Amino acid sequence: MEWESRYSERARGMKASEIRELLKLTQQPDIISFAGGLPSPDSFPTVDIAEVTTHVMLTAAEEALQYGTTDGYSRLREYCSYWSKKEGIDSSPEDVVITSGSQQTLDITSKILIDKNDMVIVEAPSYLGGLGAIRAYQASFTAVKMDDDGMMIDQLEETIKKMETPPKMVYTVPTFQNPAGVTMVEKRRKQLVDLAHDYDFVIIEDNPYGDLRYSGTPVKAIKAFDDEGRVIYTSTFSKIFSPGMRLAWVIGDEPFIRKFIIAKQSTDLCTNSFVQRILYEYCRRDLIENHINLIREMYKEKRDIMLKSLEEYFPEGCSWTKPDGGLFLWARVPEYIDTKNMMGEAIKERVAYVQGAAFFVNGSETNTMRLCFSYASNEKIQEGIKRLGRVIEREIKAHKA
Ligand code: PMP
Ligand code: G9A
Repeated sequence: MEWESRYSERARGMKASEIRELLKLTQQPDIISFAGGLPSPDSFPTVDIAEVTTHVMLTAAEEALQYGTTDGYSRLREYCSYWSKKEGIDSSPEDVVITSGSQQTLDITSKILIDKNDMVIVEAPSYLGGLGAIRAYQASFTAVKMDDDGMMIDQLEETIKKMETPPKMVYTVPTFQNPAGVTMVEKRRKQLVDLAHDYDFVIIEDNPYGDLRYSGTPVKAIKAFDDEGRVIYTSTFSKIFSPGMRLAWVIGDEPFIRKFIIAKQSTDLCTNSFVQRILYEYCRRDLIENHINLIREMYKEKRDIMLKSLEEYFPEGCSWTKPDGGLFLWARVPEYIDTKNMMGEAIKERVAYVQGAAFFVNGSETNTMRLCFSYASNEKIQEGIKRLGRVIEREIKAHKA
């Protein structure tokens, strides 16, 4: 069969995700992977999950094994509305839909908001999976730079002023950003909401990492400053509990949520009823809070080990961000090194990262890389950074020779 000519125009524009491709490679046991943003395998509360699952089977098997409503298990919606209050978000359970991962939130949101060539502004760099979801609906992208305080809102305004029509939406990961690890300061969050009002665009706030703070002062969600309903907020249980369970939630304005549910009906009918009940029971027993405290400690230690190892093993001419939370930091090597080309050498040393250019809509900044510190064991973090340091040193020497 010849398939290429049969694909829709939309499908022809789709690109494979570097993270997904790397996942196949980094699942090889002898590779130390700083590539995928995976929780530590040691973090999963397996005994508690087994117990809660048995409880669900013994008490609510008929509902758990049945189709559920498209908006999600009502008690879990209530819980997510309550959970989001600590981010400063005032919502009711009716404003919440449980999704099969925030990746699904991004896909369905793009499906219902984006027409071909609509302008979407993203961060430079930005979450690869977010770009993929939005690109699938044939949006055009413009990227705005970030500094240590998150997206540069003055540059965003300059960019918008130069546009013929304002953007349809701005997509941001404002807290412990994937991939850069930086957090947008409160002042900029307010400015972004004001700008959205002035230029009448929608903001997608993607917040998987807000609960994973290890240092610094908490900052409220962008949605907390939104009194018009123009911020669509999504968060997930993937990083604070289990990505395999595929459970997340979206909070939005009432008409948006109504449309979202209709679009979700034709996507998957409903999110997995069984795991929604397991998760709810886990949360009802207050186990989730203890679990998050535990992984915060675990990841803080891993972050610190990675930072210390970078100091020790990365050669001069390299720099990196020092995130207060999340799973990633962003490293720069000398400009003449292309981290995409260097990956082959790294793999020979049995260590992996994601090349930074993958996170840019225009593929720039070829001397950057994303390093995830949550997945590898403490010993392997140190060893992996040592190996990577060696690879970079060899590149520098080869350049100077
Ligand atoms: N958004 C961001 C910023 C992410 O880093 C990820 C992956 N961790 C997702 C969305 C997708 O997460 P989920 O597992 O909930 O689909
Ligand atoms: O690595 C990330 O950014 C999160 C995970 C994404 C994936 O597994 O595709």
